[in-house]
Amino acid sequence: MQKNTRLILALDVLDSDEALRISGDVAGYVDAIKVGYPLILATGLGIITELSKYAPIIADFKVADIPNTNRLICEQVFRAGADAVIIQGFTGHDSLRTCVELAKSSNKDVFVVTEMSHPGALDFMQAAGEAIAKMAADEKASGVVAPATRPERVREIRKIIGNKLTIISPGVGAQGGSASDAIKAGADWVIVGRSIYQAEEPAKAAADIVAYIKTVI
Ligand code: O7M
Repeated sequence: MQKNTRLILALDVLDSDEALRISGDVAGYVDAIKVGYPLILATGLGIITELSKYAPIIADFKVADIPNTNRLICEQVFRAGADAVIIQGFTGHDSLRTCVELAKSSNKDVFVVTEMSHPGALDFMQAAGEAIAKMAADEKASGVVAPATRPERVREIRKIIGNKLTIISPGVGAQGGSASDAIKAGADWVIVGRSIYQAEEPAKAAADIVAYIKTVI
């Protein structure tokens, strides 16, 4: 994944025509497109292949299972054409290691969720977030997912993982986070969904975010 605009589109729409239209519109402004359960359950895994002509695809399945099941899931995701997969960190080092080994053998990336961006992440996840970040670094994942809604946590997680891993950061716009604050705190990319795909002009919305990010780098 090339670090260019530093914007990742979260494409949580439910219709394949709409997904393709928005992707075509914003392709020049995003470094990757993240697709997950909403779009894939609605349209099928083949949407990954279709969208991959616009940008690298991150498959957000938040994989959270035993190592063998994790491997079976990641194999399907990579076979469909995804360039990266997102997995949950709380299942531990062996579940993560299986995904990282498979990804490295196919030249793909694994991003590990540390603590999530919504308020409920404070109930259980935040307590484990730093340990998960350390595990992601120890297991040589490509990067971690950290919350733009709490830039101070992005900064903390950056300290733990150093500069070898990247940070992708959701929670900008609809969830109240700021793209520039997340980047200033150490995120490599921000992930933005509704503020782009629900905008009247998704390309303009994406261009505005990219311009805003450029003011702080
Ligand atoms: O900009 P939004 O709020 O419309 O969309 C944010 C996207 O990021 C959406 O696809 C969420 O599922 C995802 N996300 C979070 O919002 N918070 C997290 O902590 C983690 C993710 C995510 O992408 O995890 C990999």
